[in-house]
Amino acid sequence: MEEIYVNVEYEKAVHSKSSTDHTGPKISENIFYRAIVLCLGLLSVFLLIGLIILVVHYHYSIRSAAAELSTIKANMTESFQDSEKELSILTAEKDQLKSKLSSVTKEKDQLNARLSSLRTVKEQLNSNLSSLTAEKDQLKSKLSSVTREKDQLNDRLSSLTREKDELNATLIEITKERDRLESVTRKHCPAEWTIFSSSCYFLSSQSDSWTNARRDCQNKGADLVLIESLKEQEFLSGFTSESAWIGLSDRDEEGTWKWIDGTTMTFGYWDVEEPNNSVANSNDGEDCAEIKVQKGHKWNDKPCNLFVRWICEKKV
Ligand code: MAN
Ligand code: CA
Repeated sequence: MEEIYVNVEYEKAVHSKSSTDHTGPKISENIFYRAIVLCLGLLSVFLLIGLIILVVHYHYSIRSAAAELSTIKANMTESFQDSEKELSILTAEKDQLKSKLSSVTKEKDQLNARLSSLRTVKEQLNSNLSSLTAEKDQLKSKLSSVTREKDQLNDRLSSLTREKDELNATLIEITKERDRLESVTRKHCPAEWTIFSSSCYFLSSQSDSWTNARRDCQNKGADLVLIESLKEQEFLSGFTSESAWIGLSDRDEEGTWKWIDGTTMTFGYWDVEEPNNSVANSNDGEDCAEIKVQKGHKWNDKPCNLFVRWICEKKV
């Protein structure tokens, strides 16, 4: 404070000295200072106005920025809410997908297990198939060899059949020749007797009862004929053109037909519905057999006392 007073005193001294010394420059100095002060005052005013304008401008920009910020905030809040909603939807979707994924995984595991069991089955089937194929091939080759064998056997059979037929034909020829030679050389039948095979046959010229007929044959060293084969029957069919007694009867037991040598009848040549033991001509029925020419030389049973021709037979 003391210092300030000192300066003021100094200033007074200076001023008072200069004003007493130079009056003209003093005035112009004064104007100059005033101009400077004026300029400084104007500058200050301009600065103040500029400052005010800046403040106002700043105030308005702050407000618009605040408004913009609140709009942005509202938008962001909205978009945040949307995002939240979306997030919850996505979370739900994610959960569904998770559960789906786990069920699909389970399914996949099951399918994998099924696939591996199917693979095992396929392998078994493949091995079965290959063994069956091998078996089939073996059977095929066996079949073809058996077929070859069969063909060979068939060939052999047909050649043997041919041989047999040839041998049969030869046998027939030889038999015929033998029969012819036998009849010519060794075997002879008495006059009025006919030879067939190894027997001589005689057809009576008269008719009589079966018993008398048999007696006549026995008197000739023979007996009533015994027919033992179709060959013999066929010979007799050609031999007689008259019905004639043969050595067959069921006199011992009705229905049991026996030849006169006591043997049971095996070869038969009965007419249809014969023997019928008819009582049309005799109350005793029919116990003796005849060759009946009217019936194609088939046999018929007849009452033994009726009169018919007869055929005797004796061995050569
Ligand atoms: C008919 C048939 C024969 C029977 C004779 C008797 O021809 O009934 O069965 O033997 O008569 O004469
Ligand atoms: Ca009869």
